[in-house]
Amino acid sequence: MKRLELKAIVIPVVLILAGTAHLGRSQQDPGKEELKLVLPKPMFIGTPGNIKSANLEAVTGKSRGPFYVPRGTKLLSLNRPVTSSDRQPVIGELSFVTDGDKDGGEGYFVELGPGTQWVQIDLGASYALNAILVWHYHSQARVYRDVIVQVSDNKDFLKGVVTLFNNDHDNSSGLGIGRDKEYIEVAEGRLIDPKSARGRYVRLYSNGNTSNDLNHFVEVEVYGTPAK
Ligand SMILES: [Ca+2]
Ligand SMILES: [Ca+2]
Repeated sequence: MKRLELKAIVIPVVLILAGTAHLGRSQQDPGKEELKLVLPKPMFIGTPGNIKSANLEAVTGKSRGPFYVPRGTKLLSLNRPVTSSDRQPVIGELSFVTDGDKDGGEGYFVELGPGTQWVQIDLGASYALNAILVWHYHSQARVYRDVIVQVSDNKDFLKGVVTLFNNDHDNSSGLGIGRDKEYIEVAEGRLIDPKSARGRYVRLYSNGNTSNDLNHFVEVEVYGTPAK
């Protein structure tokens, strides 16, 4: 009789522990859901050894795991207007940045002039931002320099600017020293976590890359929820 009672207690405890372990591995927060992305085809395989960077993150070759965002998160940037420090791109159109095409091939990227340049997306209203995906160029392994991502409600970025990402470790673009690492461009894009920072305008800087001194964008996706 005593043994039976013990079993009745032990089994539920084991089930609870198993349930907790499962939550720990995947989704912890019931208010969140996995961000579903449509990814372009990879254009190259493997990691080239000829990229020189003093600030490059460790290359694992593994794809990014699932990313969880608040429920109701939506893609805000699709076909939204894009402005830039370079008003006459060398190749392509500024509209390519938000047109939904993420293919890595010729004809899909906009090319901006040399040095520090930016593109800026107007979301049309202020939102709480939950994920930003960036594809500079992914038909060749490259590192883009001085990748800085900022958000503001001020279209000229004169006030209320929040920096979400900055890997300009030597401040060569003059916006402050960044603590983030440089990274190699891949087809799954770079996911930046805005941690619910608010704003209407998203501005993305770069300053050339390891292949040339020009700047490119294939696509930028901004995900968020209405600002309360
Ligand atoms: Ca595009
Ligand atoms: Ca730099």
